[in-house]
Amino acid sequence: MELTGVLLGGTIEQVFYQGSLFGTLVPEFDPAFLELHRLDLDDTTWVDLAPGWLRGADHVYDELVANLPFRQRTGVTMYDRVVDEPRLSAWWRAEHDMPEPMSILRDIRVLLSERYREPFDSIGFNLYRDGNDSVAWHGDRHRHVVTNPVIAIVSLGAPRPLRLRPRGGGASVSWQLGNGDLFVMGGACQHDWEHTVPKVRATSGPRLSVTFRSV
Ligand SMILES: O=C(O)CCC(=O)C(=O)O
Repeated sequence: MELTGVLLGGTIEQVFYQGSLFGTLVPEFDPAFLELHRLDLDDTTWVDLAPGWLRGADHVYDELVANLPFRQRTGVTMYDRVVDEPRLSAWWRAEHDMPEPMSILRDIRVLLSERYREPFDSIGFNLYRDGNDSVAWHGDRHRHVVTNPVIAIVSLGAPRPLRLRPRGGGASVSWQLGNGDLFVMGGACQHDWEHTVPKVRATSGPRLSVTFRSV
């Protein structure tokens, strides 16, 4: 891993990891998580947010959207109806012995695995083409096989709200996830809370979420 420092006023203010690309849109992320803040939602559930954690996110978005084999999942239950999922998805699994679609995703996966002590071995890519695409309230299903799974999301493209509410209802908490933001759900979040990316009325450009899980 190559570390680059930005020297401001004689001190290194931020240290960013720099990927292997050249030019103005070099993707780089902050391995020190300097801007990360944790919010405890209750005694056992937390979320981490690091705004703008991945710089050059446009480049990562463009490359992934151009090259991943996205498909639409069919026969998904949403709001008690069986529908075609209103978003496109693609997956990468460590078990398939293929490299990650971009080398910076391997570096991010390794770093997040170390930080959260989770062997993230799966990356899910969700493409919300516009404000009509969404995912309904849910907790990740692998909570049934893993206790307190951690899910890390890097948001790329247009800003979209992500909401959390206590399972079974209650006041929701909302974040507007922007280009390059890192959002991590942990503790009992998948057991005791549900999350959604709702449809938005205002014109929204496409958004890609890159989700790291250990399955
Ligand atoms: O797109 C997101 O940020 C959330 C994705 C999600 O909740 C899921 O795929 O289960």
